[in-house]
Parts: sequence; C-alpha cells; structure tokens
Amino acid sequence: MTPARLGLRARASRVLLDNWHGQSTVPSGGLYPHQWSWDSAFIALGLRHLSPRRAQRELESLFGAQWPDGRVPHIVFDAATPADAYFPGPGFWASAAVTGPGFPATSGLIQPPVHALAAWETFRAAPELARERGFLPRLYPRLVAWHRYLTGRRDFGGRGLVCVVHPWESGMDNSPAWDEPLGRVRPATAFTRRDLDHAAAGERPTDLDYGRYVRLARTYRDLGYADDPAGHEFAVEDPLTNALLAASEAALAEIAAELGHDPAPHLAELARLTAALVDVLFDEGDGCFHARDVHSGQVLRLGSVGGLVPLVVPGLPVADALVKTMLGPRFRLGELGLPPSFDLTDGRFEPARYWRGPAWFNIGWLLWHGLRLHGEDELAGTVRAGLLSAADDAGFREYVDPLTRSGHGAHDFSWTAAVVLDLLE
Ligand code: 9WN
Repeated sequence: MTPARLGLRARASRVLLDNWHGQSTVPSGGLYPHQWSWDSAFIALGLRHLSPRRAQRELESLFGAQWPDGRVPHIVFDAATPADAYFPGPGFWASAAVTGPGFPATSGLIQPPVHALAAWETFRAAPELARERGFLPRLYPRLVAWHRYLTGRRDFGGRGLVCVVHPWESGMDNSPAWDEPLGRVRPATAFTRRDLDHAAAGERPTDLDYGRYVRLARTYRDLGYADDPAGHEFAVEDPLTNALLAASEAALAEIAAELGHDPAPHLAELARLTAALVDVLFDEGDGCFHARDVHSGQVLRLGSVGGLVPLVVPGLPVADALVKTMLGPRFRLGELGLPPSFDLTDGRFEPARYWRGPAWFNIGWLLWHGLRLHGEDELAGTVRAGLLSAADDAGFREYVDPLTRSGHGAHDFSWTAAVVLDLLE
C-alpha cells in the first residue's frame, strides 16, 4: 500500500474507532447518535478488517434488539444518550408497548436487509474467531426469522415481494421516487426536528417531507405496528430492499452450509425472489428496476439509483441491461466513478440534497460488489478508484456532489469510512 493509501486507511480507522459506543457504532456523533440497522451492516464490512471481534459485536448487538415478530428495528436507541438528541426519539416510538420489557428501546420501522451478506463477509474475515465465539450459530436463526418476517408479513401486493411502509424504511428517505405516494399523506404538525441542528437545511429533506414522515410513523405506532396493508397509506415494492433480501438469501445459503444445514431452501428463496423482482419490477424499455406503489398499482418510473442495486443479486438475468444504464447519460458511472443517487438528466436532480442526487458510499460499494459479481471488473475498478478518491478529498462525508465531488451532510460518517477500509483490502 502506498503511503497515501496508508494515511487514508489510518484516517478511516480513526472514524470507526471514534464512533464506536462500546457495543455498536453510531453513524455519526451529532446527527445520528444511536445504532442504525443497515448502517451497522456496512460498518461491519469495514470493521472486520480493523477488529473482527467488533464487527461481530456490531451485528450481534443489532440482532439483540430484534423484535419477537422477527423484525429488525431501524434504530436501536443508546440508553446513555439523551432522549432528545435525535428526533423521533425513544418516547415517540414507544416500542416497549409491543416488545414488552427486557428489550432495548427501538423504532418500529425496518431498513434494507443487507445483514446476512454482511454477516457472511464478517465470518469470512476471521472464521476461527467466529467459530470460537459461536457467531454464526447464534446469528443464523435470527437472520432466518428476519427474512421470514419480511416475506411473511410484508408481502402486501401478494406478488412475492416485500413492501416498505415508510420512506425511512427504504434507506433512501427523500428519493424523488417517493414523491408521488408520499404526496398523498397529510403532513403532521407540532414536532421539533433535531437534524437541522447538525446539517444544512438545503442538504436535508424539507419540513413538508418531515411532516409526512411523522404522520406515517405515528399511524404505524398507533396501530401497534400491525402489518395490515389497509393501515398503511404508503406501501411500495422497492427494488433495493428486495434485491438486498435476495443477495442476503444467497449469503444465508453459504451460512447454512457452513453450519451443516441444508442450503437448498435459501437457494430456492433466492430463485423465487429473483424471478419476482425481474417479472414485477424490471422495465426492459428503461433498462432499470422501478418501485411499484401497491395502493395505486402504479409503477414509479423514475431514475433512482435503487433501480440499479439489483446488480447485487447473483445470477441476475438482466445484469447487462443494468450495466448499460449505469454507463448511459442518466448515471454516467464510467466517467464519474461515483453513482449519483438520482437521474442526472431529470429536472428533479439536486446535487447536494440527500437522496435526490448526491453520491453515497454504501450504494457505491453495492454497485462495486455487483459489478465484480457479474464479471465487470474494469468498471468495478473505476468505481473503487472513484469512491476512494472522493472519500479522501472530501474527508469521509455522508455524501458528495457526484459532479463536483464536494462533500455534504455529516462529517466523519461511519459507513463512508467502513467502505473505504473494505475497498483498501
Ligand atoms: C432516518 C443513518 C441513516 C441512514 C439512512 C439515511 C438517514 C435517517 C435520518 O440516516 O436516515 O432513518 O434521520 O435522516 O437516509 O439511509 O441509515 O445513517
């Protein structure tokens, strides 16, 4: 490794060491002072090179907060952090009313299921330590219960695909892909945002978005987090969520085989999910996957980068079309080396606002991983170089302008550092 790369590695390690809270890692000290679900998965992918033991703890602590119904909550609140440090905090979600005593305070939403993939990669980094600690035997049944919650309770459309019931569940909160279904929601009032204490308003969702986020979350809470389609104003079949579930089923097959269990049910599930994804959400004309609004039946035909993430699915039959779309004018991946989160040619593209245009490092990692999986090594190398240089220049920011590479959002962001550590290996 060159001295410059060694310096980058040391700085990335420092971010993860500083953001470690004893059992898990916060995404960033000020803006996100608790544990987030899909962040922990990406963090484990980096942490495994720094401290395999911590990487294992990261996932174990998240699954320690798994609900009895199998859902893995999107936030696990740190009891040592003041309740009003983040909005909506533990009092808003009132999770104990459903989980009962003995569970940590959590939100009641979910986030994309990339955990089994992270668990398998974490195991592979230090198999001996993992075996000694019983990492996979403890995690495997929990991962299975998580996946079965998703396929059992969240298939509102009856098409074999998982629905997300809140933009926060998609991980891509204010993506223009959600504007239409979210626009039908009457915004809540009388709440105080905390995010604007730590980030510029122009880089975050709007107050109107927040009003709608709060309304949807309150309704779910007041229904006791019941997964009845009629109770959810917002319900979409999201390609990113379903693709990560499929990739995670493939990882569960590996985990099952390692533990001496039969991998066949997981491979069958992978095949079933892949077929449903392609049949229902792939748009041949557009060379991209699109989410589908379960209530209106409408395909949300917008250029979200989430529509390219199915490249992470092993054996995806439409990988070539996705690569072509990545290289085309809407994403210009070969030229930029970074994936814009939204179609560059669409009037709604905003280069510095959150999920409406900026490039994110976790998405970059997923595309890099998917490109390698499908033999696209040259483009994968371009993405790797783009992510490393952008993180180096901007300094581990939450997201960057894909055109100018200027940094935005939180500083010292954990998954940015984690992705860098993994790409440097
Ligand atoms: C709401 C923690 C999370 C990420 C999400 C990202 C952002 C939260 C927020 O931060 O969402 O969950 O307060 O804006 O959109 O992907 O997991 O890093």
